[in-house]
Amino acid sequence: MLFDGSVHQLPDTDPGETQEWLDSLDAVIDVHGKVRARYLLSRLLERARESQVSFPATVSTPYVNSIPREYEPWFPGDEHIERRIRAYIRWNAAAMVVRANREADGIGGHLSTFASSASLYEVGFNHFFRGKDDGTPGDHVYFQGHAAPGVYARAFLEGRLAEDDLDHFRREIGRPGRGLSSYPHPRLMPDFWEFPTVSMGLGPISAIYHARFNRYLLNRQLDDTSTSRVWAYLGDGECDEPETLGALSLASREQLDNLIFVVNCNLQRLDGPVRGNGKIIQELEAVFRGAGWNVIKVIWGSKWDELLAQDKDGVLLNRMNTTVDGEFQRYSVEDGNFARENFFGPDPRLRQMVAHLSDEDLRNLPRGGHDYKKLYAAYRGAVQNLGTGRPTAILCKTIKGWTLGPDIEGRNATHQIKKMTAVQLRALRDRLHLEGEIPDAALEGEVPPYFRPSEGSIEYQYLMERRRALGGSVPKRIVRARRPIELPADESFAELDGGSGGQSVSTTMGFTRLLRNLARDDKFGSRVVPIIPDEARTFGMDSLFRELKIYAAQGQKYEPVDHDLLLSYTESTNGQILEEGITEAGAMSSFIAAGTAYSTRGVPVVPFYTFYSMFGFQRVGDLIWQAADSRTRGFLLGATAGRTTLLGEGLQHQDGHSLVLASTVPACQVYDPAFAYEVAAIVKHGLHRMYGGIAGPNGELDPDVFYYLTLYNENYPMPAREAGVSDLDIVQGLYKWAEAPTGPSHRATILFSGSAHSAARAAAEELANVFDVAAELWSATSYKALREEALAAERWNRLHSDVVARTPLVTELLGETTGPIVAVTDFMKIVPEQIARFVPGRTFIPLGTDGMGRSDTREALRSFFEVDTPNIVVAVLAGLARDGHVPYRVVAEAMAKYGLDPERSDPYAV
Ligand SMILES: Cc1ncc(C[n+]2csc(CCOP(=O)(O)OP(=O)(O)O)c2C)c(N)n1
Ligand SMILES: [Mg+2]
Repeated sequence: MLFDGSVHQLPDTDPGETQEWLDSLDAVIDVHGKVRARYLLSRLLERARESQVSFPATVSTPYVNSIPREYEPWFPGDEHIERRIRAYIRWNAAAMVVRANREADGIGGHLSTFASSASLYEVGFNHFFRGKDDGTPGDHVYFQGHAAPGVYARAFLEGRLAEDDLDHFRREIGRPGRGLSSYPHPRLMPDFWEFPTVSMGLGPISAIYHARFNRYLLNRQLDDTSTSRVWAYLGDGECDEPETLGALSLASREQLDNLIFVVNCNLQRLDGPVRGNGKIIQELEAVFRGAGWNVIKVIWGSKWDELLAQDKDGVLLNRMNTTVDGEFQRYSVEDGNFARENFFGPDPRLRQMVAHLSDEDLRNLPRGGHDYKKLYAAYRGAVQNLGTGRPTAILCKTIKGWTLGPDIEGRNATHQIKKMTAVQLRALRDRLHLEGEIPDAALEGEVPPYFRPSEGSIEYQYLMERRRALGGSVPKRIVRARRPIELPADESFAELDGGSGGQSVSTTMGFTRLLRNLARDDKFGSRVVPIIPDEARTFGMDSLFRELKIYAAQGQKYEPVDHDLLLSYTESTNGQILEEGITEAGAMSSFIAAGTAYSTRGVPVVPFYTFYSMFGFQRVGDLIWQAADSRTRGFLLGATAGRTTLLGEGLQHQDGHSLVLASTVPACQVYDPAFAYEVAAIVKHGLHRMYGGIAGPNGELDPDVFYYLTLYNENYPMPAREAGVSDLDIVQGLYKWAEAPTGPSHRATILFSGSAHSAARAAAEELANVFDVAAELWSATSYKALREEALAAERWNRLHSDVVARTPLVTELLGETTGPIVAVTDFMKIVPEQIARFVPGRTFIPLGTDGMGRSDTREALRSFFEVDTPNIVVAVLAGLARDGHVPYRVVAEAMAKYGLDPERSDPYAV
């Protein structure tokens, strides 16, 4: 009501009183000026807020610390010892990167990110981050990826890593399982890192949904998460990623006061300033505040406090407010006199204010992010914020490359500098006051030495005591079943084996039935986490709303419009469904949070994330890759799959390539089931692989996998599972679905997957009835699984050429068949082509839907993309003709029969 004239729409109940207030303001402006007027207004607003007079939050505050000096808490640490510890860590982090690049030129690593954020982390390590050694899951800390050297350096001080470990930074291959990965990667260092963060933006959005998922676990009484905080460290440049800021409002809407963002505002990204012409901290403050966050700015170090206290005319504040980041960066590289002349100098009052300070003093006026007391105050404020319902963003102003010396600090090229000369190293040593620990002689060698204080030293004792008090070392990834999971009873799956009894249903409906069965399971049921991004009705999953209820932290404050319907939109504090709204990135983040709870919390739950398949891998592919890195376990369900099965929707909806994209992710088990019983078998096997200790279909031992299943929306009678078909047959990727009819003279093999089965089955009938061809039908549930097994066999053979060769499974299976092989899919031809190489000597014809999608009926689309019954028949006949079994005339006759024009344009080119 304050802004944009909207106040004029309200009645003025006492115009005289209003006028008096306005006149007073005018008088203040006239007599004392605008600065004073602004001050008074701010005090009024503050008082109003204290008196619960609500008005819209202002989104920006002056360019000063949010916590004034007089509100700063007492700092409980030992300043001196902590400074020593920080110096050791700074040194070792730099030494590690420098040594790595001496050893292997170009191996990379980053010096300046951690140099800017050392205090940001150390205050956390010494006073806030909770570990897991006391049996609790502790805090969840998302480290900024490029700051990894500092985290390794601390682990070295704590005795968790040895010198030899540090010397394998970015040299993972030479020392299997014991190298230090470039960045946080649980896939590569499963006992150390928990959260992969280096793809910019993914850490922040994951952290938000993680904090929300902790609330879900609490509200559903699956785990007491009330003492765990989620800390996310991110860069200011990283805030340009849409994922970083895109979910901020969810955090405040869900009242995630268990979440703390620490933004390292060193004003620089990789190439140069983040906002040379503006102020990133002010911009971020407005964004976070506007989204309802509690914002704590840590801009100036303690030495500025006395200057601000003298700023009666507001000139210093004005200078702070109007200096752009490009200039601040300049001040960070110039000497003190430059600041005296350019920052303070132009205004005589400012010049006077710092007249008593030497150039050296001016140069050392620190930024808030390098001042541990200011940081401590901010962190404490954030931690004490619990109960307010507001997430906290701490915006810390730092200098990129801080302490690394004039050639590196604040330079535009600083991000990419990985080497230091002997002179630079010596200057760093001096700057960190490590002359005693690292004498000149130690710097004479080829490589800078590491320094670790002895176990008897006061620094080591202090550091270890702090971590002990806080529950042990961080980061640490542990898999322990605090609340073990019990797998569902077989009946949940068995129901789908019986088929649909002639009723036409889709695999999506079959899956929904399965999901309901699983959720109803006595023991397992509560561990099912259905995730949907505003598409449940499209998938026919709205039937679950009432039964499982939609999770809503605040319950349901209204009577839904459809309250009288059986399937009403039911929200509840202990609802089971995560109905995410239209955010595939958010839903993926929930998927990761849920699918890693077995390790982050020791409470396994199983996410089933169902989405529009077109908006999966292509939309959030990077998050899916992150899920694999995070060792996420769960199920991705790509519904409305298939370029011709999803009719009408056209080019931006019809997915004919997610299976191709999925095939690039090693941990992803990819399936394209045709029938409901296949879906059931795959999910069952997957659950047992993740939590039941069974291996993958080819003996793979890794339980940290997730599944991608396509689901179609085409209805057809679901066949029952044949008695001889085992779960293993289905999950290994290919099994014979129907024998060839006896009688016809010629033989062929048709492979189908997903919804392509109906055209394939009709073609087999037509071939037998009209063309004297007996085709057997195989269901190809996973070309990816077949290919991986075949590649493994091929590799083994290459490396063991002296012994009897292994035969790939697919070669063996299809070796039983005869005639040309036609593989039909509703996806691109490259999907079945994954196995083409492994059926040597056979004519292999893939039929698929390469090309841009378009709107029409299924029949028209399948004819257009040449995957319908006539095209399969013709392909089989063409294969037989090529193999010399039937004359070409037969192919031509078939084409004429179906009206297939050989000169029709290629759907790929249209
Ligand atoms: C998605 C993505 N794009 C690009 C990069 C490459 N990259 C790595 S660090 C970096 C700059 C980071 O700047 P900032 O977030 O400000 O972090 P700082 O090092 O300054 O703390 C870039 C562009 C990346 N890691 N991820
Ligand atoms: Mg930066």
